[in-house]
Amino acid sequence: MININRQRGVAIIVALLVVSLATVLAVSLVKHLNYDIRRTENILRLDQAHLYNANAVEFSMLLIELDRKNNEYDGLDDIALFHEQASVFPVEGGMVTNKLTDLQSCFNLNNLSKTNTELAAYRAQYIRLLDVLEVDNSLHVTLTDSLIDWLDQDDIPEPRGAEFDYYIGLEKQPYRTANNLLVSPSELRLVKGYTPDILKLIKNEVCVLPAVKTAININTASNIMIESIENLDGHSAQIVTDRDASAENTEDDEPFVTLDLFTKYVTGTLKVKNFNSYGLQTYSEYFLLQTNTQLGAGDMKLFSIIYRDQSSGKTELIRQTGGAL
Ligand SMILES: [Ca+2]
Ligand SMILES: [Ca+2]
Ligand SMILES: [Ca+2]
Repeated sequence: MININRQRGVAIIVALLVVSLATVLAVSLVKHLNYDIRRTENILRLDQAHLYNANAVEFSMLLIELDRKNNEYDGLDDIALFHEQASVFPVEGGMVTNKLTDLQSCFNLNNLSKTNTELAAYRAQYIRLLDVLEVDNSLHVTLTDSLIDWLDQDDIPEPRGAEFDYYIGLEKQPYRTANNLLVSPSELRLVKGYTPDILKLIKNEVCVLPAVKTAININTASNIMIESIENLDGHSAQIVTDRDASAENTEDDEPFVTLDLFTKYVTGTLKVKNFNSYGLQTYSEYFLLQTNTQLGAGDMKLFSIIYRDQSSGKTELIRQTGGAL
């Protein structure tokens, strides 16, 4: 009798163990299933965001081509019109946003490459720009020379520059000079003299183009940029007033259609002597498009550099990265 009771007890314990094991297994299976569903959802959302971003870029490139058919110059109105047509697209579960920046309103840092046959002129403009941006005078030549060294192929330092031996001797984390064109303005952080404070001062007026000897678009250049152009210092306020329409200024102001008209305006209306229009133009060939698709709680960014040929008006995607540029 005692034996039978013991056997029953053991059977109950075994049965309980089996039930609890089955429960643990079932819970774990449900958990895994939930993870799988969520993972699949994320993959689908990511794919969807990719497609939305790609479509937004394609559509934007068509709009940029269309703009060339409308006119042969580029002013702030053209950029504003683009934003009217393409800045926000609501999509199921979120939205796609687009931001277009003219990359020829800023100073192309790659213009300081020694492959630039007009390096001396661009070097002088960069120093004037640092001056207008109120960068400490004593740093102008160091910032210019060290950037020239970062871009040039040799390991011989400019008078105030820095090459291989300077960077390899850095205590925290030694590295080599790129000896190549910049791919992103964020690379400046690696170059001698470019402290966070300096980067903050210059960031709105500099950019990086995958080309050397590019011009500034006088129709989209800021007051600061105009002040840095040889012999135009002191004239930026008047140029911007005569160029851009605004609520207070109701005259029929328009961008400069050709460089010839701009030169006539500068020498005639502004009476500037010794004006040289070299390095300036009235149109843009490089644009930065920032696309962002937000779906649910997540979002996906895409940075595209778009080139538009001035004569054919055709656009070409020349660089694209996700995340930060
Ligand atoms: Ca245009
Ligand atoms: Ca070098
Ligand atoms: Ca050098």
